[in-house]
Amino acid sequence: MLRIHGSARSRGLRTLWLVGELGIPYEHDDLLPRSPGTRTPEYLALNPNARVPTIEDDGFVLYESMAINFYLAKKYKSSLYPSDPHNEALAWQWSFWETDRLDRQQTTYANHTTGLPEAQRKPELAAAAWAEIEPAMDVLEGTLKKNRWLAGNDFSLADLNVAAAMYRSLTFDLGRWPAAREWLHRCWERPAAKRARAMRE
Ligand SMILES: N[C@@H](CCC(=O)N[C@@H](CS)C(=O)NCC(=O)O)C(=O)O
Repeated sequence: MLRIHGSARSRGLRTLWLVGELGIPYEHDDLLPRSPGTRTPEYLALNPNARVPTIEDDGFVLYESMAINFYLAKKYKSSLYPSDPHNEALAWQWSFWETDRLDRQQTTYANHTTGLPEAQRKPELAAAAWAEIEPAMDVLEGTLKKNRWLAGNDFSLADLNVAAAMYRSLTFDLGRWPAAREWLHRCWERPAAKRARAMRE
């Protein structure tokens, strides 16, 4: 049985969206980031980074949300896993790209504009994060102006991984990037996305 450690209020959201798409059974350990449960010897033996998500799949342990999603989509022969090598590579590209160019930047921006109590917000950190988000969004917009999806002709793991990771951006003003904004909302309209989101909000 697949066991997912990690709350929907974490990067575990990506994996919860994916397992909803796959329609597979799983147990959910609703572990919040930085909670005491992430510091136990048992959990640290699974993920010495003390972070979520982590999965256990019949004894196989894996952390890093993007890697988890590639593993599960491939293992369950999901149509979301691109069969064409070029589209497969594009799914890797976009997932690594998101991790590098947008992941932490969005969290920092969200925390320091709305997420943290006002006294703890640092406008300079929000501004620095936004300065990295802007060129990344230009890149995404450039692709999505030409292509409806990130890897091939249909919604795929590339779209899921990037859109799921862009959960925070749903509340940002993305007016300057209309194609990316429309794509993001289109991805989040999927029933499995809505179910994962409902676990969080
Ligand atoms: N690159 C990792 C990042 C995991 C990560 O940083 N998770 C956050 C929650 S979204 C966490 O557990 N943070 C705990 C901490 O910062 O101590 C992934 O995508 O799985």
